[in-house]
Amino acid sequence: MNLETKNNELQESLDRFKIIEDILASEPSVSKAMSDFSTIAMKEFTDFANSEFSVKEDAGALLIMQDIERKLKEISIFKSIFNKNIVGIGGRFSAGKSSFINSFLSDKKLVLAQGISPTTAIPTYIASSQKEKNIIKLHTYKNAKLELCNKKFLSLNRSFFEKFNFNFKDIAPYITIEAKLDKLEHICFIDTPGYNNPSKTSSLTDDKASSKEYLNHGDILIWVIAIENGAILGSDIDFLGELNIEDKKVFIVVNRADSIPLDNVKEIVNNFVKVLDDNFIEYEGISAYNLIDKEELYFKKTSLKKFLENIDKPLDTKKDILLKIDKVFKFYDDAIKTDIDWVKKMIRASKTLSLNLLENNSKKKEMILSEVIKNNQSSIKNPMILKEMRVYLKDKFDVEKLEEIRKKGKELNEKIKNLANEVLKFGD
Ligand SMILES: Nc1nc2c(ncn2[C@@H]2O[C@H](COP(=O)(O)OP(=O)(O)OP(=O)(O)O)[C@@H](O)[C@H]2O)c(=O)[nH]1
Ligand SMILES: [Mg+2]
Repeated sequence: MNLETKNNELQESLDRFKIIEDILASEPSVSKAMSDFSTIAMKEFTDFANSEFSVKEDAGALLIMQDIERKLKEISIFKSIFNKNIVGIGGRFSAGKSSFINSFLSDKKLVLAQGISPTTAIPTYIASSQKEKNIIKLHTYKNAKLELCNKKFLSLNRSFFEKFNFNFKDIAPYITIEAKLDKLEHICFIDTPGYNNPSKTSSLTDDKASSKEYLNHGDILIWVIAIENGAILGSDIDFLGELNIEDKKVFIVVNRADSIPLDNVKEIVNNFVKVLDDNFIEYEGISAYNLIDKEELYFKKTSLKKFLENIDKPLDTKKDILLKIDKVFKFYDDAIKTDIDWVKKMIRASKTLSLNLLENNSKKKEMILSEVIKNNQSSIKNPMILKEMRVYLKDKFDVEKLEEIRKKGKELNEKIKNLANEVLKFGD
C-alpha cells in the first residue's frame, strides 16, 4: 500500500471519528412550544382517551394524534417544509430515485449520490427554496442539526457509513437540504434508500424499515421503477401494500426509458398498467421518463409534467393540522355522545316497566346484560331485560360523568390546538 492510499485511509478514519464527536456534542434545537406539545398535549390527550366511555376502536385516533405530533416536530425542526407538499420517492435500489431528484436540482454542483450498487444510505429531505445558498444539515438523534458543506455531504456515502460497526441511522436518522428546484416551488422530496438493499453490514441494516418510515411521512408517493426490469416485481407490489397509500396520491415513474426502443417502452408501460390494475393500486398516472433529457416518452392517465404542476401548489399546513386535531376530538365526542344518548334512551324505556323485577340481580344476569349491550344495543325489545338493564345502567354509567368527560374533551381540543398554534407561530 502506498503512502497516499494510507493517508487517505487515515483521513477517512479521522473524518469518521470527527462526525461522531460532532453528533455527540450537538445541541438539541427543539423549541419550547414543541416540547410543551410533546409533554402537556400528548400526556393530557392520553389521559383523556383513557377516560371511561365505550370507544371501541381508539387505536386509530391515537395514531392520528401521534402522527400530528411527529409532523409538528418535523416542521419545527425543518421549517422549510411548512406549507410544502412532501413527496416520498420510493423504489428498489438503483431504480433511479436519487437521479430523478437530481434532475430537478438547479445547482448542478449539488448532487445526491447515485450509482449502480445500493447508494442512498440516509433518508434525505430536499425542500425547494428560493435562497441563493444551499443549506444541508445532518439531523441527530438528539434533534440537533449539523450543517454540512457540499463536499462533506458528498463524502457521507454508503461506504463511509458501512465501516461503522453500528447502525449510523440510530444516531443520525436523516439529512435535510434546502435548494432551488427547477420549476418547483412548493415541493419537498424525500429520497429514500432502496427498500430491497441486501444488507451487508450491521451499519445500515434497516434500509427497508427506514424507507417505509420516511415514505409514510409523505403526502404523495412517486414510485420509481427501472424499465430494464421489464415487469413490476411482486416484491414492489408487496412493499406498496405495506405503505399507507390509501390516502396518498401515487405516481409511477418508469425510469431509464432512454435505454430501450420506444415501441418496447410502450409495451412495458402497458404491462405495468395491467399489473397495477390487477392489484387494485390506485395511481394518478404512469410515465416513462428519460431524466437525462428530461423528456417523457410515453404516459397513461396524467403526464409527469402535469402531475407535478398539479401538486406544486402551496399547502395550508397549519389549517390541515388544526383540522386533524378537531377530527380526532370529534371521534371521541361522537362516541361519548352515543354513550349518553343510549343510556338516556335505555333509562327512559325502562321507566315504564314495573319495579318488582329489580331484585334478582345475579352475576349471570349482569353478564347476559353486558353481552346484550355490547352486541346490539338497539334491538332489545324484551321488557324484562330492559327493566333489569336499568339497574345495570345505573350502576355502570353515570350520565353526568359522561357529560363532564365530554366537556373536558372540548376544552382539551382547544388547548391542544393552541399548543399546536404556538409550535407553528413562525409560519405567520
Ligand atoms: N441511462 C440512464 N441511466 C440512469 C437514469 N436514471 C438513473 N440512471 C443510472 O442508474 C443508476 C442508479 O441510479 P440511482 O439514482 O443511484 O438509483 P437509486 O434508486 O437512487 O438507488 P439507491 O440509492 O441505491 O436506492 C445510476 O448509475 C444512474 O446514473 C436514466 O434515466 N437513464
Ligand atoms: Mg439513491
